[in-house]
Amino acid sequence: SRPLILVLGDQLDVDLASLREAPPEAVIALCEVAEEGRYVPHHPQKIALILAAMRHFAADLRDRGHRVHYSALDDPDNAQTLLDEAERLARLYGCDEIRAVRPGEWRLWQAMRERQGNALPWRLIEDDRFYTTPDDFAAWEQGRKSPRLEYFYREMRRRTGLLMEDDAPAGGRWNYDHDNREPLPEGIEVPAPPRHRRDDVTREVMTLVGEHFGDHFGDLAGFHWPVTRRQALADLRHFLAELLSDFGRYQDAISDSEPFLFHSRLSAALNLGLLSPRELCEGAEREYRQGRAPLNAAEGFIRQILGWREYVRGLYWTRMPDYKRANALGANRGLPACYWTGDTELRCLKRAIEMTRDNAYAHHIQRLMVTGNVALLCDVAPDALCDWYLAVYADACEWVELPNTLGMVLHGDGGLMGSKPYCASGKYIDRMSDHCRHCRFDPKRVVGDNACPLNSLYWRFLETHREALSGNHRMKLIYGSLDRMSDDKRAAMRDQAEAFLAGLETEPAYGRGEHR
Ligand code: FAD
Ligand code: DLZ
Repeated sequence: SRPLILVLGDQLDVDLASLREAPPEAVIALCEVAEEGRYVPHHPQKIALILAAMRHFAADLRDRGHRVHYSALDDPDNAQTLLDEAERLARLYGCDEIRAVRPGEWRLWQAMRERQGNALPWRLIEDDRFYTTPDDFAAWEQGRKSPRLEYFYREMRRRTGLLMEDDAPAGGRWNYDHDNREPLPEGIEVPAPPRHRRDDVTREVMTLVGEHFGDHFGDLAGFHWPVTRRQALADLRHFLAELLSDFGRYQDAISDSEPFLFHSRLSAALNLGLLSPRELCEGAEREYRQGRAPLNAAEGFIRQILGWREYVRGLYWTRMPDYKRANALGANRGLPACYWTGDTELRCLKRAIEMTRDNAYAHHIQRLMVTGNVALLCDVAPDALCDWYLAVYADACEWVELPNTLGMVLHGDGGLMGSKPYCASGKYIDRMSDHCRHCRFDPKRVVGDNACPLNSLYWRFLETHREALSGNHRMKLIYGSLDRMSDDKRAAMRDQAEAFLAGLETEPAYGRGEHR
């Protein structure tokens, strides 16, 4: 038998399960297709990253002696969808089955499963590039009332032995989050990210992407993502040597001028398969053990990967497709138009959108507490916001984007992912960033012309969702404050917020499935 092995753009690992088991006669296919570039309007840097990484990876596989078919976007007979192109190639090469590792999106997984019994059958293989499989997650969840990250993470620490001293966590605590909330000190120097050489392959892809997808939101000019394993390893070394030791304490900080701070920028390389989660976690542990990084930094970093990354993937695969339709707070506003233009007077939002446009990147706190928080406070519908996040970040894959957006940001899953919404007022932004200094609004004022809109929106959000949220014991204190305000004050805040929302230009909210 001769299989066709389809390797997707986010499966670029020579140790991929389907490649490990490949018989010598197998044909390995990598397919650039228009549909994957357009089902949401991906940032041109994201498309260029994936296509350039795919082309380099195909060359690497050929060097290793594999028989590789590479379908380029402009090939005249390209079927332009992943499944149709794979089937076309299987017939072309006389293959009797198509093998694929579990893709990163339920839509493709489902489409492949539907073709399993066809005359040309699809065989699906589990993705073992993670610490856990969806089945492992389901088994961990069994019998638990609420599958909280913290317990999952502890279990993962025990299972892997990462940062463990016998049966106890290193340093005696599982979590050093409370050491990780410092704003940036004035004048701090942030090391610049590595710049990678753009070879002919990368330059050619950038031209192609400019031609085909130049109308999408996002600038291509600032592209400096790693497109090979070698470049990704250079980024990892840079992170471990230059950034990790400050990663923890400035993890929650936001800067008006510095887009990356002490974050690793490794998510895209990790999600594409150029790096493995094990090498990141083990690298961070080594820095701690050898005294080059403090425990709060190494633990904070490892928790993001061993904890959050595995946890959101488990939630995604055990709950799709229903998860995507959840909307616990009934949010129904369209996406504010400024998410595509950056045209807003809210300085924090403007800078997060501009940095996203320039870099196809914003760090976690910008995603959660700026673009996420504004959308939460403005009742933006989950599908509108999810499509934006899926489009604009170089690291965006639905298995990780959806739980973060729908669950963590919008509380759309009713509190499965986060026990309370991450809603915040202007005061939070002022404490954690220097944006407010450059903003026309005053974070200390709630009503009036120069009051920060986030303040009145925050209280309106709490009032609007009182029924869903006030019973939550973690929200008791804040509802106590709201209740102690005079009726007049509450009415003035409400009017202020409603006036802001009435003036907010939004896209029409669309129903799920309309354009997918
Ligand atoms: P660092 O701050 O250096 O963190 C290290 C690594 O931990 C990251 O590379 C990432 O692999 C992992 N990580 C950190 N936080 C999370 C998290 N909450 N969930 C899963 N993994 C995490 N991450 C994606 O990889 N793809 C997405 O599409 C994505 N969408 C997001 C959408 C929203 C609304 C939010 C709030 C978060 C999203 N995240 C997503 C998680 C996180 O923001 C990014 O992983 C991170 O900003 C990537 O930058 P970094 O590599 O510098 O991360
Ligand atoms: C995001 C993306 C893009 C833009 N283009 C391609 C492509 O041409 N070929 C491909 O195999 N993968 C691409 N991808 C990544 C896929 O969308 C991704 O593999 C699925 O969404 C599953 O995560």
